[in-house]
Amino acid sequence: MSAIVASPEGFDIPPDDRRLIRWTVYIGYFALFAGVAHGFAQAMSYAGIDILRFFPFLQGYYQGLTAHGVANALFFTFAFSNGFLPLLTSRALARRLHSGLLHGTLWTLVAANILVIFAVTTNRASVLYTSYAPLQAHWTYYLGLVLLVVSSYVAAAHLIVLLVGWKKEHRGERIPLLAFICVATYAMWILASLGVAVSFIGFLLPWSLGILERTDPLLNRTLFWFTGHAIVYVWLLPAYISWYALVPRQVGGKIVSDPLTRVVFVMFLLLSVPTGFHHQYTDPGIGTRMKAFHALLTFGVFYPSLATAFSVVASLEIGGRARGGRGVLGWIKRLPWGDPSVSAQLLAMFTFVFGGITGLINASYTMNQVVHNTAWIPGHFHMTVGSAVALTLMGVAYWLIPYLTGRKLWGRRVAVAQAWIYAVGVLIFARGMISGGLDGMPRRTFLAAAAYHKDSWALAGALTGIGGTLMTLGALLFFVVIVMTIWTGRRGEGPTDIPFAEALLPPTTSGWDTKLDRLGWWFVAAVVLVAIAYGPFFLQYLPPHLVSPGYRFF
Ligand code: HAS
Ligand code: CU
Repeated sequence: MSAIVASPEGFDIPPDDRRLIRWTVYIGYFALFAGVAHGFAQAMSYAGIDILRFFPFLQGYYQGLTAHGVANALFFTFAFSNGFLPLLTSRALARRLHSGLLHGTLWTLVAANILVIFAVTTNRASVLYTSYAPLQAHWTYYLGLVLLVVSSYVAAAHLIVLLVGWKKEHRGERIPLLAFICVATYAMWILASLGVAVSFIGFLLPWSLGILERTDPLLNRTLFWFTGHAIVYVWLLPAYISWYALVPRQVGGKIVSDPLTRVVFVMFLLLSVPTGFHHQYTDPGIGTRMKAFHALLTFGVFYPSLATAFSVVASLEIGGRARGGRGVLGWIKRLPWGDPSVSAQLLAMFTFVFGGITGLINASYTMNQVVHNTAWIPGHFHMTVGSAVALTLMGVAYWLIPYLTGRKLWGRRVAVAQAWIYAVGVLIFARGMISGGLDGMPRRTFLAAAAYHKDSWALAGALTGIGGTLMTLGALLFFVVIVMTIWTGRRGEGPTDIPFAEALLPPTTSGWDTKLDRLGWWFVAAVVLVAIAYGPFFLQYLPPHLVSPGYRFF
């Protein structure tokens, strides 16, 4: 188990393990593919064009929107991370992966897919990815999502097994940074997932099976958002891991500061969960003070992303200057834009600046009244999960798939073009969405068939449609590159290692920053903070108000 697997020749993992990781991430990219097709239809609807009827098996708008959200936001992100993070941790700690755990992650993921695909394609679960009660889906949908979470727990257990094994042999040593940030990410997720675990296993699943006759919509919503804000960081942090630890190496730079990077991830562990009420500012039944407290903590969790913006840009600057860049901005031009893995991720970072700004506006309690439930919100989240994350994971694929298959990347130039097309597309799309949202254009509405319309939505809708078309084209080109790489890429010419960057300011062995490695303590501190932020609500609200039967409008 402890054999050193990283050597100057590269990082070699047994072919079976490689295959298991490959299929885990393939499922993720397949989900991306399935999801973007529906995304295209959604964008066209805003432009007033109905193409839904050309989709086989599709019986309605909400079925397509559910497929889009569930496939892209839930399956793509988790399948990717469940394969990627164990691989990175194994590399960082130079420890062999555990085949049993890789099998466990993959097969629970496969089972989750089968159940959810069945439920969604047969129109038994058109409840959208937020799964709000009293809309009721078929039990296979809830069970499938529970299995998706189980798959992520197996992956989390894998990280812990690797770390504990490493610690036994390296007493008193600092945890290598790359492993630390991977473990911190999934530690946060374990805490965050408690909300949906209770909601799905305790209420929605038994309710869909008829064991519980009625459920409590507000409690289920609250439990969903207990998990739901933190979940966006479970999507984001694998991208941050790449931006912090891998991209600097790809551009010839360095991580600016090892301790700062750890502080950022510890802050996400502490502050991701106790912010969920910022999705429920307009919900009745939750006290104003509780909402205001969550608003405050949301501004707290904004900080680690701000720190990331400065430190990731600084690490890029080191790379750009080392490559001969001069002047205030000259280094940007010298970054290796011809490397599709780099250009996709740089463009992903750029879109995230606007994702962050719109997020702050959402979080501002009173401003939220203007944008809540409007098209502004999908404008916001396509510049976060829809590009900062999705485009980064496409960029990562450009080295990861060659590494996992041993084949050379096919169509380097096509890959660079796809990143630009996607990024320009998402910016046009989001411009349409956010301006329409400010003008009251609703989200989650089939505008192409709506009986009401406002003339001033025309431009916003058209931009949304044009941007969405470019995004779809960019995504399709991504799949062409990946499929061609897998089928026709030159064998034996893939990268043989997973290179990660060194830190300009390294970790110390006796300074304050050694405390950051006490992930167990930080986890306990996070539990305490969550208890303070959610405790009063649950104390005042419980027991559950089981009042609502299930409704199916599909
Ligand atoms: Fe959000 C709603 C607040 C981040 C996803 N968000 C959503 C929904 C989704 C989502 C899916 O407070 C809709 C949920 C639903 O269906 O109802 N969000 C925030 C805040 C942040 C934030 C404060 N969101 C994200 C991320 C997501 C995501 C990340 C996915 C991955 N969001 C909200 C709120 C709502 C909400 C309310 C509810 C709205 C409502 O009314 O329903 C922050 O974490 C953002 C921090 C980000 C930054 C940006 C840092 C920039 C970096 C890039 C640096 C690179 C540079 C470029 C400068 C501070 C790190 C360099 C390039 C070169 C070329 C050199
Ligand atoms: Cu949120």
